This record gives sequence, structure tokens and C-alpha cells, in this order.
Amino acid sequence: MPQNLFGLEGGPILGALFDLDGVLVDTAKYHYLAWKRLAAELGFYFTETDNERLKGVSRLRSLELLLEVGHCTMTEEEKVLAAEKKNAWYVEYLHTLDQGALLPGSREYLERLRAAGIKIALGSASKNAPLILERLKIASLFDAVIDGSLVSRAKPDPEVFLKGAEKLALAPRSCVVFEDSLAGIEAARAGGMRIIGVGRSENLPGAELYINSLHDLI
Ligand code: B16
Ligand code: MG
Repeated sequence: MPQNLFGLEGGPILGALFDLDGVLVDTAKYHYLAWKRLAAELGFYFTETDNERLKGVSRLRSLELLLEVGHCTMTEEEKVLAAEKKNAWYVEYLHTLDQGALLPGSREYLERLRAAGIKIALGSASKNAPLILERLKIASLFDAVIDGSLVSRAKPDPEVFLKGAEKLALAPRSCVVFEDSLAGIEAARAGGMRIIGVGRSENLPGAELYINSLHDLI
């Protein structure tokens, strides 16, 4: 049992900024199914290991990484169409998403923070974040939602988290970011927030504390 809600020493923390995929919910498997389907159409096999590189990365950049794996090239217009196709499949899969996809402790921890008066924001690269929150029935637990459609610069740029702190009317230093990707940890560091890494320190250097899931903080 941690000594406080965050298990961190130091100054007061008034806000929590959550990444979505890999922190609150496992949507990576649906992204993988949709990217694998696109790769199959293009004539190559896309492995789960290949998919690791796409976590936390924007949709278009993910496509570029996938094309590298298959040694394929596309014009900018073809890339837009391919990314749209992948997204349509992904959204189809999202309609099967239910509360069972929440990672351990997610709902309980969010509720606990709210009860303690901590402000909560989402800071996700995903343009589908509002749909996902709605499917998981956790949208009402957030004071602010900053998703991929509200930012112009992807993580590791701090924009998504700075906007989250601003929406909560809090200084970055009094917010903690929960992240499972290296780009996200770098974004939080650049934004001046405290950082809790969801994963292992070897893969995610730079966090103050590491947890396997939010369940560890309950
Ligand atoms: P979309 P996060 C990220 O979510 C995913 O980890 C990443 O795989 C995905 O490409 C990105 O969102 C964009 O998602 O295609 O739905 O707009 O980890 O930032 O919550
Ligand atoms: Mg993530």
C-alpha cells in the first residue's frame, strides 16, 4: 500500500494526466489486428513484435513504420487512404470493446482520485479516445479530455499534457503523468510534470516510480 495516492515523495500533486492505450485500457491488440489486416492486403506479415514500435505513436507515423517493415512505399495520398482504411477497421473492433478491456485497477483508481479531489485529464494521441471512454463508461470520471484531434504536435512534444494541465487550471509541476510509452515519458518530462511509468524501468527510463498497472496504487 503506497504512502499516498501516488506513492511519490515531494510537493503536492493536485492533478493526474492519463495516457489511454496501455495505461487505462488495452487497445493495442485492436490496433494490431487492424494494422495486421492492412499489412496482409499489402502482401506481408506484420508481427506483434513489429507492433510494439507503434505504441503511443500517431496514426500516420504508425503507418510509415508499418511500411518500413514491409519495404513498401506510398504517395502521401495513398498513405492518407490506407490510414483511413485501418482506422475504419479499428473503429469496427472498438464497437466490441466493453468494460472488460479496462486494465486492472483503472476504474477504481480514477474513482479514488476523484473522491480525494484530484483533477483528472486524459492526454492521448488517439483521435478515437472519446469513443473509447464512452465504450468503457469512464468518460464521466474526467475533468478534461485532450485527444489526438486537439493537438498539432505528437508526443514526445509536451503539447498534449500542457493542454491537459491548462484545462485543469494547474501548474505542470503539480500534475503527475501516467505513461506506458517512451515518447510519452519524454513529453511529460519536457512539460515539467511528475511521471509514473506503467511498465519496466529498462524500457521507460525517466519516471519517478514504476507500476505494472494502476492496481498497484490501490
Ligand atoms: P488513433 P495513446 C495511441 O494511444 C496508441 O498507443 C497508438 O498505437 C495509436 O497509433 C495512437 O494512439 C493514435 O490512435 O489511430 O486511434 O488516432 O497511448 O496515446 O493513448
Ligand atoms: Mg500509451
